[in-house]
Amino acid sequence: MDDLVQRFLNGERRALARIISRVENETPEGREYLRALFPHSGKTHTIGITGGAGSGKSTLTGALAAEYRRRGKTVGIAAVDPSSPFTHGAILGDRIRMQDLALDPGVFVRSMAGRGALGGLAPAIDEVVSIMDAFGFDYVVIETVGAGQDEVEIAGTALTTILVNNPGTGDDIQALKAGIIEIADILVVNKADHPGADVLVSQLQALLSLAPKGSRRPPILKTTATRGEGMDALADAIAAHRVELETTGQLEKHRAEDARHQVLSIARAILLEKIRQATPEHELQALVDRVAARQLDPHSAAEELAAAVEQSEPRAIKRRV
Ligand SMILES: Nc1nc2c(ncn2[C@@H]2O[C@H](COP(=O)(O)OP(=O)(O)O)[C@@H](O)[C@H]2O)c(=O)[nH]1
Ligand SMILES: [Mg+2]
Repeated sequence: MDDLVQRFLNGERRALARIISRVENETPEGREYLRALFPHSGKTHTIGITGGAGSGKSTLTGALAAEYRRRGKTVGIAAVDPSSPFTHGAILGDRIRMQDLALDPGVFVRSMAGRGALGGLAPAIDEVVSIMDAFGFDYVVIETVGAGQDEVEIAGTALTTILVNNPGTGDDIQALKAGIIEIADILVVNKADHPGADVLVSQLQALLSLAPKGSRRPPILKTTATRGEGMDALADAIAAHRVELETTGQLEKHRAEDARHQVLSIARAILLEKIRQATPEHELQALVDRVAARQLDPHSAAEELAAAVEQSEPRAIKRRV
């Protein structure tokens, strides 16, 4: 393990890839790496990119990464999207530029299916991001489909969250109603080469003007990710957002909230795992069946599960002695 950590700290990408795999698999060894590398994390600027499927999140992520490379910055990319065109470290799409990116040692891409042994999608992703952070990337971009609550939550834990919209889809206002807009620090109208981009910008502006006085109005930017257009302005807006976070004290608050979120979500996963261990599958099934048959209410069933953990704890300790 020490050797792998040393190679990681020396900047070896293969060591980074291996450690991420172990962390993703949620092995005890993976947790040891997290512990060892935690002191090296906390410097990166995390950027969440969320929006509907097909809105151009992956393309935008690649184009933004290319912009950062032009600025001499390094970028880690965590794509939490099973349909993501990031494959085997190669970003498909705008062929030439994207392939350059895949070969660039200043960019590291990790594609993850939305999974997690305990059904908790969030912890594994937070952890992968924290490993990328420890590796020393200037930016870590997290791409998630903005459909489910989990994805919104993941994107929301990033320092800067970007919501991608498209002209002429009609989905956008829907997404905004669903409360996703509340987590957006920057609104992007991507596919600005399509008709209706300016109309959508106006609609978004009108919507934002309804927000209570004094609340923050996220900037709205037009991009054509396939051509890399608008990336300079987007990178500037991200930098401006960071300055804003720093000067208003929001950065510290964000870090504190993120720490609380991480601790609680890991604690939740640990407790759930204990419950699963204390109750054999057939007993769990029997309990669930009684709830389905309305012989037992879900709350009482859950309390029975929790009580089984308390009963099994002393036994577990005895076994270890
Ligand atoms: N015309 C146009 N197409 C785009 C733009 N950005 C992405 N696309 C295309 O939209 C499709 C979906 O893009 P992708 O990045 O995979 O979307 P994701 O599902 O949100 O990650 C692909 O065919 C892209 O080439 C854009 O700015 N203009
Ligand atoms: Mg994608």
